[in-house]
Amino acid sequence: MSSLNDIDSLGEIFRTHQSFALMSHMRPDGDAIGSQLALGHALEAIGKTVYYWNQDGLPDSLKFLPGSEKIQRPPAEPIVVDVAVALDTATKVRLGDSCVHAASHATLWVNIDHHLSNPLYGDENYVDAKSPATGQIVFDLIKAWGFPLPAETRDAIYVAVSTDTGSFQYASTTAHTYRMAAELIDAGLDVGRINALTYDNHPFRRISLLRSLLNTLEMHADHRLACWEMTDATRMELALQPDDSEGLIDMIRAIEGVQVAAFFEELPEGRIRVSMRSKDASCNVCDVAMAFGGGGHALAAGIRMTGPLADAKEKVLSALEIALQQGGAAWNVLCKKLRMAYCWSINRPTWHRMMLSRLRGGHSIPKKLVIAAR
Ligand SMILES: [Mn+2]
Repeated sequence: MSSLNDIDSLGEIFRTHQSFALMSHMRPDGDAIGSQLALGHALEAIGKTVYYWNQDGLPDSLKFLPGSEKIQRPPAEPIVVDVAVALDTATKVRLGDSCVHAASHATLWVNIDHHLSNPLYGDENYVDAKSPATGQIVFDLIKAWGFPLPAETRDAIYVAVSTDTGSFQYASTTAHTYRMAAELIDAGLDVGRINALTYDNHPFRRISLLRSLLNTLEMHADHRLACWEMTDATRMELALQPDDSEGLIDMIRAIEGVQVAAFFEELPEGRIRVSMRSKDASCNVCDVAMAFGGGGHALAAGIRMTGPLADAKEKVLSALEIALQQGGAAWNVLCKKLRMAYCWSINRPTWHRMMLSRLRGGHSIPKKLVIAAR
């Protein structure tokens, strides 16, 4: 959905309804919270009733955003609203059960996002995978609809896009992104102040975490793959908050010669969260993530999988090694069936060794393995 007609009809939905529940994904980042605040304050400025819900609430690191105190955990019982809006959320599950329940009386679900893997779960979907941030989509929509741009919206859009583009550095950043930033500055954004609040204001425990992560740093695939890990024990010992690790992966992605960085994190319930970043399109980490039930973007993707940590690491690292073969071509030429066979083989050492050696040698995978994996 991306034509002018679609933008107009989506605008009609926001004009003709009165109450909105704006939601974003669990463990929200700057783009998730920023998109909620940006759209919500524009809607409030035209007299709408807006609820701002996130299952995990507002991270401390984003409390400086004006109006952010409105971000609440969802109420236990559903609230009657006209429209539920999911922002920056690749799947409905990522909103969390309590958000989905609280918004279950909504008559219409709108899905606004920029994740390539988004399955279009809304009644109305506006998904633009080319946009570097959901915040930029919100900016474009607000402008196209002629909605006001209050200070809360202006600042939230800037932080949403800045944090999702690594401070306007990633390849997804376009001339349009910089023009948008210029328009926000023209509209009164205090660029020095907002960047200082976003990037020069970290709690000390984040640096303690960085020290701990550096002690686990590993290099693989001829130094083209860097990874580090965080155990649940470290999380408790350092009294970490979920957003303390936000963006740290960029430090190892930035190493000379590194193509892909991976961050393995043991979650309290024993599951493993994997974040992956690729330097360029020659290695698509979203493809690898999807093979393990995850998703995201070509250059930034994630997985939640079963542990223990060592197993998850071994599985994902060997898949990434394959993905890095021949400039990223190896994984891409694996068709869906072969990728499934690959994942199936991971828990079967003999099959897996055979598969890895065939792939590393540039050979095709034996048919009997694909058949066995069914
Ligand atoms: Mn985003």
